[in-house]
Amino acid sequence: MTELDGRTALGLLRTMCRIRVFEERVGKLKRADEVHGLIHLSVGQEGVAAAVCGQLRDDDPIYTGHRPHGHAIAKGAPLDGVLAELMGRADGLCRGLGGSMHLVDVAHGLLGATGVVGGNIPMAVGTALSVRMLGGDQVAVAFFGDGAVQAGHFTEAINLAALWRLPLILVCENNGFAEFTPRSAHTTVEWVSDVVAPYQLSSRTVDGNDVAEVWASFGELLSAARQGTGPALLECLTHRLRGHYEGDPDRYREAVSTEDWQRKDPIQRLRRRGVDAGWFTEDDVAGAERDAETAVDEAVRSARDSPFPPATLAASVVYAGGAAR
Ligand SMILES: Cc1ncc(C[n+]2csc(CCOP(=O)(O)OP(=O)(O)O)c2C)c(N)n1
Ligand SMILES: [Mg+2]
Repeated sequence: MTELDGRTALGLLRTMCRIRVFEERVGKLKRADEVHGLIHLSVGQEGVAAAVCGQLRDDDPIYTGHRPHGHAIAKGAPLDGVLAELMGRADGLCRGLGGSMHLVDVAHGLLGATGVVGGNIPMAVGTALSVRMLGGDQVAVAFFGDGAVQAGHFTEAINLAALWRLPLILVCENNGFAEFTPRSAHTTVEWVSDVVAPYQLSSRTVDGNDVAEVWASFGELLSAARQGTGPALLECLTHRLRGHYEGDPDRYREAVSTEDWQRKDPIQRLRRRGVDAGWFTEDDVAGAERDAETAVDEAVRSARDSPFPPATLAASVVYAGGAAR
């Protein structure tokens, strides 16, 4: 078991606070029309991003989807570059041309986000295949939601990953909803780990809001995958504490009471556990929150100072094949 120690637990808490403060600020900036495009926040799901990315190296490639900010931040992408991208500024990770669902930061192994649900999984399979062909020991990770599992390309991808025993870990954030549809309305299979069972992947279903449990389970799957045992799936049961997208009236589910919110919130759970276990103090928690606010303030300042890219930049990165006659 890869158990948490105090230092690691505080590091995870700090990452989760950074993501939370960042996401809440993005919500405000979206309402103020400073952030553009459709925005899906990961508030409530921070434990998965922190525990998974916290164990990866910069050269371990990851792919994420339409709810990508937490994964990017946990993997080490600079806050100012992520925020500037969401604000369409020239200093964004993709020079302001991609926006929220197209974050890329190759230096930190973030090979891409995508708005195509599950479309990142075949790409992660291809990347894992390239690791194998080049003889490296990197492990590729794909983050996706429970809705992606019903897409045909999910099955095609895991079939090949299993057949070729590729160094790939599929991390499913099962929050029980695909857009506004509960899981029970789009499949008869309760657990994603059951979907992959016939392919003989190593798979686990864990409480995704218990960062210690995600840390331990992912750590075991990662060290096995690094040694060449083949692909694995980690299903993390979690809750998104905001609507599907910013602006979602959120009328399709029961309102979550404040008490439930507190009980399910992965940051508050780690906070209680860490203080009780003597891993850190309330002062450390306050410091983590303060540092996150300062870092996000700085990112907002820097993104606002960044210019919008010139319109001509868009034409310079569009590739067109064939000639019309
Ligand atoms: C291929 C494809 N089909 C449908 C959509 C529309 N869509 C956007 S998000 C979403 C739900 C995804 O649910 P899930 O994978 O569980 O992720 P979550 O939003 O819960 O994080 C859908 C169906 C899409 N973007 N791409
Ligand atoms: Mg979902």
